[in-house]
Amino acid sequence: MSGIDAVPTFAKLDLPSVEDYHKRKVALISGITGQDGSYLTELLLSKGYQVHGIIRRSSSFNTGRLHHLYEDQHEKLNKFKLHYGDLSDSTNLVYVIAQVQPTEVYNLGAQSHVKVSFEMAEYTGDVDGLGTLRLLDAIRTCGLEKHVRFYQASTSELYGKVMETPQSETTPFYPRSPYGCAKLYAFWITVNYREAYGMYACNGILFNHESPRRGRTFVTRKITRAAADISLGKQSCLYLGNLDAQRDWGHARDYVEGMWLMLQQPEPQDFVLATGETHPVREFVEKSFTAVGIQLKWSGSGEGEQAIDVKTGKAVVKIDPKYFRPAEVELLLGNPSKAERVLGWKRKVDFDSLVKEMVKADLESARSLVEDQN
Ligand code: NDP
Ligand code: GDR
Repeated sequence: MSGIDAVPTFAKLDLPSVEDYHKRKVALISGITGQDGSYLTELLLSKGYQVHGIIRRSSSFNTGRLHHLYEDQHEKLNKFKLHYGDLSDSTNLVYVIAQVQPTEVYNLGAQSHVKVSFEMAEYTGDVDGLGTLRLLDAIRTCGLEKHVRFYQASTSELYGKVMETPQSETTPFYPRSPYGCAKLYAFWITVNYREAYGMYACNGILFNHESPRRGRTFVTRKITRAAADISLGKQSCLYLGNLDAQRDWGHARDYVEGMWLMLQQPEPQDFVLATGETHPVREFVEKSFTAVGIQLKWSGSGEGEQAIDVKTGKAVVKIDPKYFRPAEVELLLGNPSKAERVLGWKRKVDFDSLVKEMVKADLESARSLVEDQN
């Protein structure tokens, strides 16, 4: 017995034949409630997939980014289903895989905040590192390792300390945080299961990607929200950490397309997705404030640096050292040429358009809140 036949435990779940199995397009997404999970769900539903997602039980509402899809799909042929689960719970992962019988698994679930990983290092290692192993092993336990295509959300944080610029699939890794170290384990266990068990398993090494759905404590969204709120008089000052860090920022919608493309190739491989441009945090601040009509003037240096609103003379951006990291990744700049050549992938949204889209969305939501309060 091999493959699907080798799972007598799940025979009662009415598994299709191997041929039927592959006629279906069934995706399982961990981290479906996050920024990328919501864009990927939209993409896969538009391609006719049945989409299943793993969500964590929470005492507060955590499916806000999926709400529009859930509403759309509720009446339709059971195309979209959420399952309670957690990457720290192996039994649950086996059960979900056995129930869903996916053809593609996207492992996007993670404690994804780099600064928080210094405060929750063990948890981050457990979920981001071992969680990937648990999901891969759940696929094997169900006898599906030759039938499921697996995507691992790897990251430019693997490069950490600059060893080479721009960074490509062949650049050596040097992670600089517990998050980066956990993702390093996840990267290599994905490669290992591909080599050891012949799994179709890929790492997407994705550089920073943002959108109006970005978590509010990541620097881009923190800036665009503050610019919007300050321009409406709802906030007086934005406090940030390292303004000199440089990032290669793209749009999340472009990047989930690349994830899907990685799982449609004849052979599994690892790919960098990036824009090939890098910008300092300071520039993201300037462009966001310009987009809301505030011109900034910088003064001071180090922890004393600040920016004033030229019109009012008030300080609207200041440094708070609590946002500095114990070890920083100073410069990320990716080389996406392999993805462009092999996958035919190319980012569509450039830096200026990204900033404008995020600021516009935050202005609209801030204005509607103001209206609600009146
Ligand atoms: P988010 O932080 O927006 O989403 C993370 C998701 O993981 C959420 O759905 C979260 O659930 C879920 N999650 C957290 N802990 C667990 C757990 N213990 N078990 C199961 N699920 C869990 O991240 P993004 O969407 O931005 O990123 C997606 C993935 O890509 C992450 O793995 C991230 O590390 C990686 N990545 C992101 C990049 C980026 O620039 N955005 C770049 C490179 C890699 P909940 O909503 O309940 O918190
Ligand atoms: P990053 O994203 O660490 O690159 O990880 P983040 O937006 O948190 O930081 C980017 C850079 O901005 C500097 N910075 C600040 N960061 C935050 N969050 N808050 C601040 O106030 C602030 N001030 C300055 C940071 O020091 C850093 O240099 C993101 C996550 O999505 C990861 O999951 C993903 O793997 C990587 O991108 C690629």
